[in-house]
Amino acid sequence: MMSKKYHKAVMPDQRAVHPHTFDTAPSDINIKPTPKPTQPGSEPYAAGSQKLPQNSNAKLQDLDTYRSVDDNQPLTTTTGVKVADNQNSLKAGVRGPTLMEDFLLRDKMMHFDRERIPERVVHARGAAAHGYFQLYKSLDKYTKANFLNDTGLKTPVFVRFSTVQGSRGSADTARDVRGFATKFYTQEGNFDIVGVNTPTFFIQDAIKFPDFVHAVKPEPLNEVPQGQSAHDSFWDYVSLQPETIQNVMVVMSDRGIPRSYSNMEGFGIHTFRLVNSKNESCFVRFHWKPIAGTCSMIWDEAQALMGRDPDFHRKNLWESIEAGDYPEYELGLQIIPESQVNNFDFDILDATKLIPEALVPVQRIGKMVLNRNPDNYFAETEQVAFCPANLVPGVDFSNDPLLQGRIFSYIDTQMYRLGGANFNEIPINKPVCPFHNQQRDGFHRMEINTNPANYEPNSINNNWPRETAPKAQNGGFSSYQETLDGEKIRQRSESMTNFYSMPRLFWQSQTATEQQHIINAFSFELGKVMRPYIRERVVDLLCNINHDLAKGVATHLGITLTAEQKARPAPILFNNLDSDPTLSLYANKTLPLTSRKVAILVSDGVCGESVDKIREMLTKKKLYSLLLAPHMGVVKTQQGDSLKVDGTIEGNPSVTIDAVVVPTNQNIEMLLNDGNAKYYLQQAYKHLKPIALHNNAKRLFDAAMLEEDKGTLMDDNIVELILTLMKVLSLHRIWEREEKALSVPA
Ligand code: HDE
Repeated sequence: MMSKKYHKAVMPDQRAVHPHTFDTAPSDINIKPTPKPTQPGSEPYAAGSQKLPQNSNAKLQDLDTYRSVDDNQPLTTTTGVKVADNQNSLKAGVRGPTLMEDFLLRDKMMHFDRERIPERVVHARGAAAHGYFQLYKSLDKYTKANFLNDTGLKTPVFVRFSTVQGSRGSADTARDVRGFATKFYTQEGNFDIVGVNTPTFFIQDAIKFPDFVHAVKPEPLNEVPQGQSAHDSFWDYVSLQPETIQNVMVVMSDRGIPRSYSNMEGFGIHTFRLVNSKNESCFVRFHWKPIAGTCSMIWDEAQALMGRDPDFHRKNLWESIEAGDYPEYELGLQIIPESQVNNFDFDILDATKLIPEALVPVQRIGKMVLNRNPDNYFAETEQVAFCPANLVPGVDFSNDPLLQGRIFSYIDTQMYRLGGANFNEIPINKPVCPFHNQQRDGFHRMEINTNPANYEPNSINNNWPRETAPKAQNGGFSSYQETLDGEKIRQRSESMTNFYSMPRLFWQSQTATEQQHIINAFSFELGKVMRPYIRERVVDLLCNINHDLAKGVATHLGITLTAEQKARPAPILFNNLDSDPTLSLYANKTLPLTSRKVAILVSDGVCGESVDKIREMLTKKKLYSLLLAPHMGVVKTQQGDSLKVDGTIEGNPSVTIDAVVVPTNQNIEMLLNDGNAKYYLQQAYKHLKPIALHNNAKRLFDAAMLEEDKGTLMDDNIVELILTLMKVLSLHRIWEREEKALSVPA
């Protein structure tokens, strides 16, 4: 008989690999919170709750009560029994079968077997952050909502960004709409703006949503393609449903491939109502305006990132917050007095139409700052339940038929996805204000309700909890009393039937570069459509919007436009507007340099003094630099010092950074002989990024066989070089290079 000893089978020697493996309640755990912001790519990360506690707020404090910290704790079962052996199941003899009695194995395995919940039917892939919202000025003229009246309040928020089509594990940079959902934990209850980064939506009536989503999701026969709309069923649907074309235009524009979540606008899309304390109402549309400005990727870059760094947006959000570079957005309102609703030649209840800012300016009324990462992806980001029906007194619905359907769908889907009626008791969904009602029981009920009366009215407990009359603030919710008079009818309103003027306005509002990108995107997507008649129908649809657009796409697809198509008249102007510059992402020519990342390519022999200068100048302007070499570890400088490398050139490809610098190097041949280094410059060039070459580094540029332009900077003076680099970087991309870049292989 073998002696009874635990852990006999542990291989390799776990003591050497994990020094604490065999200690119960180890006392010298050395994972400590990072004391101050860490630049992107730096280690270690610390859990959000341990980092920057000064950023806490009422919701985060509420979540503190649920956070569990394992440091210095023994391993236990879910029922709290300390575990002595987590390596071996209980067997009948060392080589015998496992015993049914092994409750430790069962406890662990049964939980594991149930770890997955249904992913969101749309917007499955997402990333989220905590933060706060604060008003600039009181909006009491329009609404009695407390959080929109009191400028002293910092309302906690939780924001989730997402793509729509792909599943939970899909890539971030797909061409797609991005979700932009915000939960405000107000003192009067949770208020959600469940918006997206497109100013319009694909359909007008909720009853069409399941069909639309089926069409855009992967093909039903083989579940291909993942995270992409470039396939037959999507374009078939588009070609048969002209109401989709406006938002399809938006997704085919650069808005479909944002550079980061910090660089995109958000739109509540639907018209809502605001109601003030005198019960007067006006209509409103909600906007988020990013402080970092709007900009996008190059399509080839977005595609390369899907393989090279599929978590690009998620990581960028995380790292910006870790670095203290908080994403910020202003909340904007378009207020439409009820008396002016008929002043437009479109219907404000139509979600496929935006209200041009040229007609109704966006008033910026407050700022949202995202200053803390979640502690646990599943507990927070996955379990958060947004719902456009989460209103507080002072905000109400409009009759937008798309919004009306959403009011139902979100709660319904949460009941399924989160496993029952008590999903609002999950910590991330719980309001920060008190909540009491007669709802009881159901799966996973957390509250221990002590009220002997679980109904209302009751005399057993003095009728508690009681109704609150509507009043200016902290009153009960009462729906706005709108006068309605209509027949019960299934019909689309006449006022929603113009499908082409809005896309015409959108097209005319884009810069020439953006227009070309739209043509390219339609061409790419339709090029993947197998059935020719679908491609032809979409081109025909485009003929209703603009001839240059239709012709550009048709040419790429090898389609000849008919005489009738060429002669088709342009749609009438949208509300007499030729263009609206706010619809272009590049209306503002320069952008703040927030969270821009610069790669510094080095090898042994690099001039260490130049590297120091580059880093000093970039850090001073709050840009991030990454020292990349052909290998990890250190490089020996020309001056004989050792420089710690942040990553390899191969592992941090040019698609993950915004600009590249090559400092002068005694041993430049090392980089000249490195295919990854040459490819680095070629890709950066192709994606219209600035390239700064110091002194003899120009040899690398020549070896990459690229042509000089205003974004390829060469200087022997390192200070001048970096100053120019930052100036060029604020232009985001070298648009003038785009045509030349086509000749560089991807
Ligand atoms: Fe959604 N949508 N949606 N949607 N939507 C969902 O809710 C739905 C629509 C949006 O980060 C689902 O919890 C219907 C417009 C975002 O958790 C589901 C209709 C807009 C998110 C659902 C729409 C959105 C969702 C899936 C047409 C922009 C992600 C899982 C009537 C204004 C929120 C879930 C998050 C999620 C239904 C149209 C934005 C199924 C029926 C328009 C940002 O309930």
